[in-house]
Amino acid sequence: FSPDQLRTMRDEFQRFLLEYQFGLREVETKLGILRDEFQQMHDYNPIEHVSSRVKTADSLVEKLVRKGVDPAFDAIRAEITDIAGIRVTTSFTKDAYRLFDLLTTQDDITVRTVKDYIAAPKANGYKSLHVIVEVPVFLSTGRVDVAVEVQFRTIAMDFWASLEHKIYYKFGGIVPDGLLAELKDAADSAALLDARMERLHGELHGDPFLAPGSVRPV
Ligand code: 0O2
Repeated sequence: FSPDQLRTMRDEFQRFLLEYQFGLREVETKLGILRDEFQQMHDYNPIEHVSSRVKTADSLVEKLVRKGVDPAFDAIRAEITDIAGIRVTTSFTKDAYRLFDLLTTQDDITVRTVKDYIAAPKANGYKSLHVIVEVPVFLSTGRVDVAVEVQFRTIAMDFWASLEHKIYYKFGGIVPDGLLAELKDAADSAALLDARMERLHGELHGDPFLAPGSVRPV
């Protein structure tokens, strides 16, 4: 490649990733609006925190090789759906589902896939509600629909997942059986804690999302 060709490739790749930055910004704005509106209307904040990242070039290349994806932008767009990722941590499981509903029913959002690992946890105990959405981004060159993976989970699920992730990488993916059993046990304890905290919170405050007599969030 000539230096000019290399510069062009670099610029195209940067622009490709930039679209995902913009997609993240759009979804983060939506979540921020929901959070601020709930705080104002119900004096309650369903979101503990939100974190986001665009996949690094290294991690993207590793995934392309692992999945045998053609290294062309259109193929990557179609097959790698977690280049932009957002994690929404809530206090309670109910809030994870409510935020999911409130985001995915917005009429500029298209849902590509949903994986509900809260209703059906993975064998290792992992719980989280995953959705791939497409959000429109308006550039000087026109509209692009950008895929963003959003993961909703409680603080307890998040605590468990961060530790499990560290252990998984420490053992290069081959975690000793004893540790796997302990992790599964810890996931069960986290689920019990979630249920107990949600019940206590309900006893104290009722359901802060609902107006008296209503069955849906107002
Ligand atoms: P990272 O570093 O968080 O981005 P995919 O490979 O994404 O096409 P997959 O794996 O079937 O398809 O998607 P899934 O099940 O929705 O999982 C995607 C992401 O969920 C993972 O991204 C993790 O962030 C998280 N996740 C899924 N399973 C587990 C688990 O058992 N433990 C933990 N700690 N996290 C999990 P990445 O790309 O693997 O990692």
